[in-house]
Amino acid sequence: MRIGVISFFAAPLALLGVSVFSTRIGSSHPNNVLPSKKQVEYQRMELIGFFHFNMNTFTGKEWGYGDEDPKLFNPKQLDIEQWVRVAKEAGMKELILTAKHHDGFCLWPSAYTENSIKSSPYKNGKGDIVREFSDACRKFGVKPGLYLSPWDRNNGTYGTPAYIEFYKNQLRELLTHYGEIYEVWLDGANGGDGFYGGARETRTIDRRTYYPWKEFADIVYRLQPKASIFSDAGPDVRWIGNEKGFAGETFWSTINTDSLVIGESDQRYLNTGEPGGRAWLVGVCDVSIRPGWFYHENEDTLVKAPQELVDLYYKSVGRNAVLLLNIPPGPDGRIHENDIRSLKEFRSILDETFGKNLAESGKAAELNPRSRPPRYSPDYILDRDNGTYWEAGADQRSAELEIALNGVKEFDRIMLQEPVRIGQRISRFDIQAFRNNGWESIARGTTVGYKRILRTSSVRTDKLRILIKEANDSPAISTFALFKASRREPGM
Ligand code: FUL
Repeated sequence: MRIGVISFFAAPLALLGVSVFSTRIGSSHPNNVLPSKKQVEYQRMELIGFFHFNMNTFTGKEWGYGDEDPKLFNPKQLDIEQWVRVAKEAGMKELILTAKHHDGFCLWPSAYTENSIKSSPYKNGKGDIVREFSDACRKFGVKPGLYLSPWDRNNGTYGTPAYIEFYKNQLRELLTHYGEIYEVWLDGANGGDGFYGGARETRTIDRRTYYPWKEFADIVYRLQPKASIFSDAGPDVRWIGNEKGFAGETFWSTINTDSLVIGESDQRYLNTGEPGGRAWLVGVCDVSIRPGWFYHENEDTLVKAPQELVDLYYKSVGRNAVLLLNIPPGPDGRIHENDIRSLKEFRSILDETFGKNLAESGKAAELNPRSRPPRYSPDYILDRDNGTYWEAGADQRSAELEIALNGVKEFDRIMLQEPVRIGQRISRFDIQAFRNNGWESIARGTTVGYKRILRTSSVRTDKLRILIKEANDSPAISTFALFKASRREPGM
């Protein structure tokens, strides 16, 4: 469940009073908002992992009240390298650990509270799970990220300015002592009832003013320049508006952040963004492999099937977003075998489906380039290099490409990519195949972005057309690829 966090990184141009919900689909005005290099790299990871592991793992709760006895925290066979190995084998490039969840218990020996691992029996109070985690990530070449809940139901100062200082100090601890950290995950749930140092009361905060988000971001960027910040409003990566793991079929990385007041904001808007948005925020689809975010034994049989995970992959990565999949380790400190089995099969299905690009070694040509010759050759869309791309003439807002495959091919997955470093431009397209002596539409879509994957029924042809019907600047494509899905995939 998520409650609000207000927009804290309103893009400067939004201040000019541009209506948040004014859409410009089909507009011929270029949107010059571009991603940073960090955002492009983030998006390229495609699949990242979440480990919800903390006090709740031992109490069976999803949200601890904040009065839990630190002595309850005692993983007996903690094996973080197992977590990282399993995640890496599934293809995850970055992993995020819940260093502190809403109950306030800290997985590192914070100097600012007793509600931490130092008051637990784990390694006789000498343990540090943030250290073990960041070391294991480095050992396996995966990027570590940390979740530090802005809400703390344990801390007596929550709701006052003193808590803000406390939170900043905790951020500094986490971002100073554990080497390079690549993401700070700012959860939107904040304010409500809790223990609060024994007060046991409800503390509501003004979501528009209580947290100085910009100051938190300054701390993050100063101490960890490579880190991306996740929140409902970025400033690097954004919540997708649901916890089910899917982006909108139309998904713009561009969005206006001045309207984002989570809990009060439009989750559908987060789920789609808009073409005229003044900020670029990579979409992140967070979802758990189990019904809960934390491990519960009675959910061992409810682990998502590999086919469900594959479906989520198409609805996140295949819709221009990143998939953030949570795998919660159990109280013994290990990932359960059911989760491992499902992840392995998920990976193996994706590898089989996307192992062979059937469009490779074809030839591409632009039909009737209208203004002047295309700036980059259409053949670049078929090479293996995602850095090269075709771009239509400067004043074109539509274009048609024809692809001659290297012989007749049978496929049912179509992948398109835009070179997003020059912006997200395409807003409507149609893919046609030459069959039975004529051109037939086989797939249609709106946005493309970093990656768009379309599932179709099986098609046999040796010729295709990509009709880009609308774009907000001259259309460009870096990759066009065709695949035949593994038989183990779910139906469409
Ligand atoms: C939510 C939290 O309240 C859940 O407990 C979980 O951490 C999820 C990822 O974010 O807002």
